[in-house]
Amino acid sequence: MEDLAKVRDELMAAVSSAGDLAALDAVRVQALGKKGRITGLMKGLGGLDPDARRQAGQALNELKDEVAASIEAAKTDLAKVAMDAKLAADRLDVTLPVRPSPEGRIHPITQTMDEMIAIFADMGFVVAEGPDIEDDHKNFTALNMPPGHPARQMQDTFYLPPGADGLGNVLRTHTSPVQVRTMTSQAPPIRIIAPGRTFRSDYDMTHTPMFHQIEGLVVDETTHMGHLKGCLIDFARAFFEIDDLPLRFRPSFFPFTEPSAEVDIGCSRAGGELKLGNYGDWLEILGCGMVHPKVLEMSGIDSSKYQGFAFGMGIERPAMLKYGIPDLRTFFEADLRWLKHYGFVPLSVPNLAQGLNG
Ligand code: 2NM
Repeated sequence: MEDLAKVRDELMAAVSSAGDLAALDAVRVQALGKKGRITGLMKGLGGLDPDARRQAGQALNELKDEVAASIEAAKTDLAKVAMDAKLAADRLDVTLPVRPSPEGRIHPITQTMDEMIAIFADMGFVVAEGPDIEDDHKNFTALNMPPGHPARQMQDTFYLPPGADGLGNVLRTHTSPVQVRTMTSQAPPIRIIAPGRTFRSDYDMTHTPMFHQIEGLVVDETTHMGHLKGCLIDFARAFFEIDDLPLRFRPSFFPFTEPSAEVDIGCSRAGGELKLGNYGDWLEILGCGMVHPKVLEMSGIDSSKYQGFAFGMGIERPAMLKYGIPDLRTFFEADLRWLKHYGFVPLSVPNLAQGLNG
């Protein structure tokens, strides 16, 4: 019989030098496996006489238990070391931003539109959309501008070839056809805003052939001019962030509303510098009115039961006023340096709770 003290020392040394769980398991197999060293010694017991067998058997059992216990202890230690290493390597700092500084910017038109939408959404308006190409009927006739109506000539329309239905097509000159779509497809009450691109063949210091509008429409049984005024006063004060901004409703004319008004906000032009607020001077920003009964009827709404108000405004001019952008045409030059200067970081989304600009 081998010297058990020597076997013990060798096995213990092997256990403590095992550097990872795989090496330790190899040691376990070498010592306690079917062909392992201790197992081999156990098999040899059969050749001893009973007294020596009992003694050697007891010693071998003790050795086996001791080695097994030390393997278990080493296994616990190595598992902990392995877990610590994995945790250290897998570490993810969730406080780090995805990129140190986002490079992209939100275009001021998009930002302004999102701010306007946030304000109207808070009042209960729902966003409605439609295509850039509309037929002649939805862009003009359904808005009380039949063929030959003088207002058609004033719009510098981009005409397109007729579609398969034979109807004349245009690039929409305003977003009003979206309201027509809504009135023909939904029953009142209606409370929508229609933001989007519009097109007119005009290009100079103050006009671009593509520009943006937001229009609103409310139709129900009791809506009146007082609601229209309150809605637009609240809107303008929220958008320009001036609590006492005065609004002036001037009688005007649109084919699709009766009565109609244009809305001015208070300003000052002293020293050649435009400043918004209660300073006695006026700046026009939008048009509005009570929807013409004919417009309601043409879209299938009973004008003896329903009435409503509508308004429309451009996006570019309010954006220039609010953000100090001096030149309209720069909006559409796609100049990255301009966008870096006037653009908005994408992580601050306009909402009324945190202020329109986060
Ligand atoms: C404006 C001014 C006044 C308007 C009217 C309608 C519709 F479809 F309901 F009749 N949509 N938008 C409207 C009214 C637009 O823009 C200066």
